[in-house]
Amino acid sequence: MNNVDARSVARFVEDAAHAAMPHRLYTLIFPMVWPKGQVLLGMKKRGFGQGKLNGFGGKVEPSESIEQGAIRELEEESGLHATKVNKCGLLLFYFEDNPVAMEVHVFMAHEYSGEVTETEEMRPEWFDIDNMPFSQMWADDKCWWPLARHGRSFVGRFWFKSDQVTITRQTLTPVDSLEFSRNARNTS
Ligand code: 8OG
Repeated sequence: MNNVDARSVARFVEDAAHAAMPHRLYTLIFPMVWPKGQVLLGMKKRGFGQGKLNGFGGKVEPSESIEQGAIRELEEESGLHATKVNKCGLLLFYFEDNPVAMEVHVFMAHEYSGEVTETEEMRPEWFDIDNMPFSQMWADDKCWWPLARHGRSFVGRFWFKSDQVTITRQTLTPVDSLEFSRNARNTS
């Protein structure tokens, strides 16, 4: 896989096939502890992805930036307030029975305050970054986590069957930068 520059990343989200589809913006954020090498995951207790371990996140509100949305969701779902976040990935998900694509912006939180707290939506637990519970996570996570874990940025697309488990097609590319301007907002 070759590295691609930020303009290629911009084209990636604005290409014809993706632009032709309605899509929604989401965030996904992983609090990290260095140098211990731990990451906070939450067991999703309800709704989409129920029963899976995941980072924290959800839909971006029209009134906020994507980064603000990531920080808000982390606080709502884990009790942690992130003071420094780094965007590390951009993932597009397509489900065969859903005409709306999901555009998920992935962040790492390296600095935060507050106490880890179980919430109505998530039961948080720390994991070793080199021993991730992939069998309890979304099927795509084992593909891109090794890049995220090594501080690499990436863009990826995953096409899922309606069982939300089977991946029928995928692309994943490490990139040098995710710093590109984006004007599109949620369309659904
Ligand atoms: O608001 P709600 O909890 O439904 O938002 C969905 C969350 O799940 C959001 O943080 C994005 C995240 N998410 C997906 N698909 C995948 C996936 O395949 N892997 C991971 N790790 N997270 C995902 O929607």
